[in-house]
Amino acid sequence: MSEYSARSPHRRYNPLTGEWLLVSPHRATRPWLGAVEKVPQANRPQYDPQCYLCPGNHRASDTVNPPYTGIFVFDNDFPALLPPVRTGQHASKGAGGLPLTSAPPLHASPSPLFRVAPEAGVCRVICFSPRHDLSLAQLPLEQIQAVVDTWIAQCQELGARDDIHYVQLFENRGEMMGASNPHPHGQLWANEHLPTEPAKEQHHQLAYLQEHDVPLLVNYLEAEQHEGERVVLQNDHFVCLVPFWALWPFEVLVLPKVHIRRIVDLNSAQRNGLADVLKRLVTRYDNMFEVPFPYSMGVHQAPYDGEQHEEWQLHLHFYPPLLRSATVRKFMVGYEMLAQPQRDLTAEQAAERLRALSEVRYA
Ligand code: H2U
Ligand code: ZN
Repeated sequence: MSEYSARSPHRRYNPLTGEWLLVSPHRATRPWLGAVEKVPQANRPQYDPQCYLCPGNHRASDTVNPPYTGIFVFDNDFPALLPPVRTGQHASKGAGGLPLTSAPPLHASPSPLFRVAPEAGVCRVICFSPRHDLSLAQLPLEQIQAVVDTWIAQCQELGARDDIHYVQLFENRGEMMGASNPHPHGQLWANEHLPTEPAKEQHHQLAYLQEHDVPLLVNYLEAEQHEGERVVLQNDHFVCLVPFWALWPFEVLVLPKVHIRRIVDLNSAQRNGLADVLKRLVTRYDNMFEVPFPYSMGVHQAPYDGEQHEEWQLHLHFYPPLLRSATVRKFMVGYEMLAQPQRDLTAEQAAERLRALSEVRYA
């Protein structure tokens, strides 16, 4: 970054989405009167009889979780997507007349202004551990490796289905991000049509590949390694960096060091390399304000649609909302909802803060 743009308002371009954001570094010096207190930590038990994810407990559907000891995957009892109706079959109904399968939309209008299309799919919940009190950062490395292996097994299974073309793996962590339960867990939603965010990224990655003959994120990582100032941590296989175009204060992009289109293409050393950077990154996050750092994270990868997708580079996004303390978050409101996203802290400053943190968790 030149001295000028490091201190003056400027725009930065996100080549993955084609969107611009406003950076206002001069505002970071303005007086802050808000709270900076630490939040008292509730001590969670290893097992919570009220938790619907703990082993042996009842879920909403009246199902009982098995006494699992490792990873536990189940079909979401309140899925956003339903299985497709097979040809010759009618949409089936469950208790109370609620649908069990996805039917074609009833309201089809000839107007192009009222477009509607059917969507079917699968939603699953993935418990990362039987322990109610641990988070991704606190799990032993072997358990995080098991999470990565489970993600891969799920993508292999679902990606092989004709009616599924995309698998979105993600984790919402913390009440601030809408997570319903502190028990360590993530989700997957898999469906036929490419969702909006990966579709934007696909569009821009494809255009870049056609112009430069190298995948966008492969070139990008090379340039970031050269500049160095936004890199947070790395191992032999993966790099965690604050992207040049980061929106969220401590946003991180996790990139493989070689070209890999889908998570299922990782070899065993790369899988363990991914588990290693995940543990180290989330530990640094937790050390930032000495609280379990809330975030939404997820894997972006090439669709499972039978095409090559040379343009795609596998990556993970971490979008954490916290800004100044355990309670002061960044809001995407006002100008950001109506005009464009904006940040004060630069990506370079955020990377410096993250680099300074320990990889040994505060407690
Ligand atoms: P979140 O914490 O990220 O919301 O994920 C929890 C998911 O668990 C949520 O999607 C599901 C919710 O639908 N769930 C069940 O499948 N069964 C239950 O008994 C409660 C919650
Ligand atoms: Zn639990």
